[in-house]
Amino acid sequence: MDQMNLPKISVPKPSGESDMVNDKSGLTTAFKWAFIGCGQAGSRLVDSFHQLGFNRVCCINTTDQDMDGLKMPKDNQYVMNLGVRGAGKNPDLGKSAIKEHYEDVYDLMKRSWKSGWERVLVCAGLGGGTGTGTIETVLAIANEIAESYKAQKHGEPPVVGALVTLPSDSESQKVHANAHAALKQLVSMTTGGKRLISPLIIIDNQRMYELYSSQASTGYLGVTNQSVTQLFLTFNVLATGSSDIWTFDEADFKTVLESGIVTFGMCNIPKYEDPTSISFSVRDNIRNTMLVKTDIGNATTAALVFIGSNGVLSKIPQKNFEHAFDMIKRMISRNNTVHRGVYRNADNELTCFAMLGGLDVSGDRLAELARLAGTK
Ligand SMILES: Nc1nc2c(ncn2[C@@H]2O[C@H](COP(=O)(O)OP(=O)(O)OP(=O)(O)O)[C@@H](O)[C@H]2O)c(=O)[nH]1
Ligand SMILES: [Mg+2]
Repeated sequence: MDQMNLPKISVPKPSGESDMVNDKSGLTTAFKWAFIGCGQAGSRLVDSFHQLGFNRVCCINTTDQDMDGLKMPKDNQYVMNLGVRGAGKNPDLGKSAIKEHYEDVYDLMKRSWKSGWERVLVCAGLGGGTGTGTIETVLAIANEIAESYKAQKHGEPPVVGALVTLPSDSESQKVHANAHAALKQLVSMTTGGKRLISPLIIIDNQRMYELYSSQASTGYLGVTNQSVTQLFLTFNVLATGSSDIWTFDEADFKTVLESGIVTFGMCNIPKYEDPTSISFSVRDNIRNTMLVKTDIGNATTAALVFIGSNGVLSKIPQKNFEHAFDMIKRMISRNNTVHRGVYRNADNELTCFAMLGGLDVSGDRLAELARLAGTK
């Protein structure tokens, strides 16, 4: 048979689109996370996660103005057009936007995350219009998608959590009123028979202002976003490592993540050679470096992880660490667990990472928000 002379056709290449999004290679975390940011603060927080190597990320807003400067792919950013630019601190506008764009946001999340993730974090700044007005519906969508991907199994603790900010004291009464109402609603979603969210991580911008405003030349909020997301990543990484002393493992981390309201912080421990110096330093610092002011006595679970070089660790008798673990155990509510970890790294100093879970913010911080909102 004669050979046929077909024209040279450029064959379309397979799209190469896989059904998975992978985090940056080299990023090994205890859980595979997917993130969505709502409003400006939420989008910036998720962008910080993205810059650390997390790739299952997306964000929504009511104006493209707020998206300037984000590094995540444009395809992962969605503007819910309201006909006006932004929700102007009115959560009702955020609510209408998500109602109208429900399917688009659903598609955005599925498209940006694809499959293979295990837990979700929905990020928003409480107090504005977009983040505050959309977060509840976005959490519900995340939950629905998690169920459809079998990441959320029936009767199991929630895999969808929220990371939210509270306003600094100098913000307006309206912003405080919005944040107060939204926080109350989110707190109620962490408890009860059908708990919908965990963890609920609260960043108090007032506290962050006190911690970072003097050292941040570019504004304390940027530094806050970086340090919170780095700390979150650090806990994820610590929970994948093993230690010849004490290991903080994935199951320990999971227990804290499933405990409801969660906060975390870190501090350096300058003195560690006396039997009580570590516990003293931890006790002194822990209250001041947590993301939100909270009563440790209410925590139902805690993780305390120390890390330092071989040289540093060789100077510390094990009982000095035990003192610190026992102290935290006495400080949190009765009969509860303190997950322990001691790891080696190259740093010639001792650092402590602490995560508290099962907290109750209904006292101090909610009352303070209500006062600033003028409702009390
Ligand atoms: N930690 C942190 N908080 C922020 C940041 N930007 C804003 N906030 C806080 O988040 C709250 C809500 O602000 P935005 O996120 O700008 O509001 P929005 O959700 O975009 O809502 P509208 O602008 O009203 O449509 C503010 O009151 C601040 O307290 C940020 O980058 N980091
Ligand atoms: Mg905005």
